[in-house]
Amino acid sequence: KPNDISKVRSYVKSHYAKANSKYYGIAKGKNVIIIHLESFQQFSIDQKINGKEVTPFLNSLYHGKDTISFSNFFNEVGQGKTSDAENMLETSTFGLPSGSVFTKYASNTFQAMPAIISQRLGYSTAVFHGNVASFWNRDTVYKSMGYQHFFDASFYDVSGEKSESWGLKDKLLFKDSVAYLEKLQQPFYVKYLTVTNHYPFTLDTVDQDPNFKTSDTDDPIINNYFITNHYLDQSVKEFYSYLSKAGLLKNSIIIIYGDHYGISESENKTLASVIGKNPTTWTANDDVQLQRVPFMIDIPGSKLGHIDKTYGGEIDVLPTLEHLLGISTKRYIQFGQDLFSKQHKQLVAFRDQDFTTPKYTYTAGKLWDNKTDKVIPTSSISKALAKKVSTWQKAVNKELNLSDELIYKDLLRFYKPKGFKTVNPKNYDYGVSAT
Ligand code: GP9
Ligand code: MN
Repeated sequence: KPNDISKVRSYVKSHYAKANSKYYGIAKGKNVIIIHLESFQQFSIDQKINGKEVTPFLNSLYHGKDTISFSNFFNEVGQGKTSDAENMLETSTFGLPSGSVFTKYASNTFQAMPAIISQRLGYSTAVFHGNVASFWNRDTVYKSMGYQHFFDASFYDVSGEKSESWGLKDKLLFKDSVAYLEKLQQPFYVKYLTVTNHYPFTLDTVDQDPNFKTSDTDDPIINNYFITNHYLDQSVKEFYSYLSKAGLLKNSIIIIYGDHYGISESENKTLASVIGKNPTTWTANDDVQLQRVPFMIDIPGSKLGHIDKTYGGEIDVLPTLEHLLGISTKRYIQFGQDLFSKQHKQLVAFRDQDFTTPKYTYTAGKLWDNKTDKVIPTSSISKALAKKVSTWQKAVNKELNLSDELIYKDLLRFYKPKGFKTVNPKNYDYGVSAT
């Protein structure tokens, strides 16, 4: 019902975090290139195996002079995995408590970034992905979001050993998509969804780097994970050298993020010893801390590079990016907060209603001290801390519930942001390659 939207609208208004004038609009007019690192977790950054960096190129970006790199950024996906990450980044609304927005609510009214950036700044928009368009119902959802192009598997030669598990191998995706990228009107907003670094992380020997010797744990999934991490790193490196040669780096902003965990909790104890942690004292809080994924904003030539310790998550990316592009966000219904904003609250909501903050984590029904990695016994939780924790839990539950209601009831039908033109999915046909 229309009045349900006003409840959501007033929550989002009260939760609004204003832009930081230091960063507002600094990327306006630049191409936006989003690199979605499949199943890539933060622990691989700066990790060495047998004396060799797993991801030397991503490490160089992470510490680069032009890259703002977040060290306390968390994935917040639920069962929707990649599609939840995409939903959060394109709409700043959460995935669902179960199932996927993309499969269940593909024809909802979205007010997503592809439509916003093309309507307000005239950007062209496209997704490049080596899997079939129907996976995660992407072809339907992208039309609801207003993506102008979707270069899925049908646009590439994915035959034989060119593909691995979920589609065209990443090096080929970056290479073969150039023909389409170069036809896009600039400035463009493009997203590359990689797939090779995906469970069970197998990779043909011919594609492996003989100079990278992976771990020798008794879990082949973990050992393979570092091999496909390394391959993904080489793929991104090759893409960057293309962007540089094509003269695209200097007028682009590159957003790089990991979509969700690759190693599941049941394997974390085996992983622990590889990443320098003690498996015998591994805790549920350690499982949460491993949910960090990279979030890097590379602005070539900006010299703005630094490590940003702000605690945040995928829900926060859209407002952060909109403000960098000089797009005011007050008018939209978006749950995230600009990570550069002084009003940004460092409270990371997970889909299961657990949460983490710089000092405390709530998970497995207990409150954890992040410094000691110990449970804080109820008896030693002060009244003040107990009050804070219950305020945090209420805030997390409220935000998730309102986001769910917005999606379940398709409430954006009843809301018109200033100047926003409703997207008509029928206006898009992905079968036609960019002419
Ligand atoms: C599928 C690829 C992997 O096209 O994006 O999706 P995931 O299994 O990670 O949700
Ligand atoms: Mn994924």
